[in-house]
Amino acid sequence: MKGVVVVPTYNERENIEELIEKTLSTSPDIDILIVDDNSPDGTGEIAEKIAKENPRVKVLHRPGKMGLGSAYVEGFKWALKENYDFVMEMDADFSHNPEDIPRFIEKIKEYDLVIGSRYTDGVSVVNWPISRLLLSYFANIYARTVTGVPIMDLTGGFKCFRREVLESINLDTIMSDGYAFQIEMNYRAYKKGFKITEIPIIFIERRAGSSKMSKKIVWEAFWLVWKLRFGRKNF
Ligand SMILES: Nc1nc2c(ncn2[C@@H]2O[C@H](COP(=O)(O)OP(=O)(O)O)[C@@H](O)[C@H]2O)c(=O)[nH]1
Ligand SMILES: [Mg+2]
Repeated sequence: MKGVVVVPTYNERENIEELIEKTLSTSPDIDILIVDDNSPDGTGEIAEKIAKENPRVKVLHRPGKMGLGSAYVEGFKWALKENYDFVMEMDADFSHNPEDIPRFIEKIKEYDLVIGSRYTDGVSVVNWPISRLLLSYFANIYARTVTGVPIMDLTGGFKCFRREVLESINLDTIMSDGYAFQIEMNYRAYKKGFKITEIPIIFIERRAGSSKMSKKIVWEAFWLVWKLRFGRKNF
């Protein structure tokens, strides 16, 4: 099985080079796709330079900051076209440890969607202010209650899809962008009856660069769960 790790980037110049190197060294069975939104700090150019020297590195350049969800959707479509068997999501800021990748690859042989979970063994988040941790923790309880999807970490962004899951979801009708995007993908995969599992991960707050989280992203997720529950089921 051959896979690709899709990494959306916006201003990640301190992280990108080491991230690509560490990621590729974890398994010979994966490539990496950077989806850069014309980062003002030059992340896209750095990635492009590395890609020229290494055929396992691909880059999609978008004209401007258009959000995490749409970056993933473009990456997923590209990965399907290139015939990868599985597709991973991972952040560029080392909050997700590339060394966990082999555990995902092992599980994806048995499951359709493998989710890296911060909330299966209690709470495994390092260096978040308590306010952010509480927000995330209660947002997950809220999202789980409203949607009825029995996943402990619905908003996490370290995960692995079999290509069949992405093929079966109508990616053009995805409504959301931030944390809501993660909830929406999980919801759709669950409703289609795919086999889902969670594996414990330790999430470490970024050491370099800055977060793009915003109030808007939180509110989007707040409302999305009701749309999923009561909205038209055109997925
Ligand atoms: N391409 C793209 N990447 C983004 C965008 N917003 C965030 N990212 C990337 O998505 C990942 C997670 O974002 P981050 O700011 O760390 O969010 P946080 O971990 O929730 O604080 C990082 O790799 C960011 O560079 C965007 O609008 N476009
Ligand atoms: Mg982050």
